Amino acid sequence: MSNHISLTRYLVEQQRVDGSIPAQLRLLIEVVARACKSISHAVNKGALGGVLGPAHSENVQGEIQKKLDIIANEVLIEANEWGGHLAAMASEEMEDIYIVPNRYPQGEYLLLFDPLDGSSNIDVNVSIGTIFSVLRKPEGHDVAEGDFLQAGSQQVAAGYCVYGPQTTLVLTVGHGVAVFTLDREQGSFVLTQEHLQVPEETQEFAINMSNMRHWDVPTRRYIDECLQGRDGPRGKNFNMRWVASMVADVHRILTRGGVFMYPWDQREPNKPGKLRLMYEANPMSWLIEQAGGAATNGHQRILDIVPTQLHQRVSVVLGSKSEVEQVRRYYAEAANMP
Ligand code: AHM
Ligand code: MG
Repeated sequence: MSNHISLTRYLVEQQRVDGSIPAQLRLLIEVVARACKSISHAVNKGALGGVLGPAHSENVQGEIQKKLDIIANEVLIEANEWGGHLAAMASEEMEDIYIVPNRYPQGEYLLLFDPLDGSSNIDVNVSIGTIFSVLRKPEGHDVAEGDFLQAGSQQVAAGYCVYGPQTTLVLTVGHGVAVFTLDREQGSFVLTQEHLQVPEETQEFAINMSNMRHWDVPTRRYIDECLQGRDGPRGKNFNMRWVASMVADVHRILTRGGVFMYPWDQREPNKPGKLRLMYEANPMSWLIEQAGGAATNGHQRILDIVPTQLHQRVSVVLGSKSEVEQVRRYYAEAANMP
């Protein structure tokens, strides 16, 4: 007998303890985890599975899609459309929402995902992942895109799966953060950590420094002070990491602390940022908050932003509380300058 706690057992026991995971939601999470297992398998095969390289198409954001972006999107849709737990899905790779076809029963949940985050790392064998967010469908009418436009604080489940040296699923249903590692021999996700906490203090930041000349004043000030190290106003040295896969960068921060930033910049001044609110920033922000960290766009808690568009972008600062607060303070000070 093994003492290992599978994802299924974890979800069943959580339901018994606090009643927070209704049967449909449990099924949904298990189906998403099963889809992540398939994606992990495809990622692992790499060139042997013919999954690398571009797909010669663009997504709604005008980004060149990779074959794995499309494969992962299809895996998630096919796994989730027939189970009766969902009303509709939305994805980074699809312009419009995907309503569960009439031939299947409709459930009460909405699923949003970035099927393959960190696409630029696919072909170079660096960690990538899947990010997902679950909302409840408002009652009383047929599902429509407007039903998805709920603040991140309304999420009922969120998580990501990182395909790295290990395949790791990180999940919250609003009672802390739990980590599951894929046991390839058993074919199941096994609980490997519970009640994850982001260390409050940190000396590590994650930002794409090549964009420095495009940043606004508060971001520039914060990073500049970090770079001055022990001799500067922060009085301590900082380390830097940037994987360019949000899943991998957030996973590191959940594990050992740090601050992750993808701020607005002047390259595309009309866009609030690069990352997408509903299926990147919201699930990650909730996970970080559930682990005792914080997440802001510089002016507002990310989870309080009420979306107006499915694919809307947002400026992101998340991670250890004290550093996020420092950045937020710099934005507030800049806003109060005459
Ligand atoms: P993607 O969803 O198209 O892969 O883009 C999102 C990714 C994030 O995972 C990562 O933090 C960021 O883009 C990296 O951007 P950059 O290449 O500008 O550093
Ligand atoms: Mg992404």
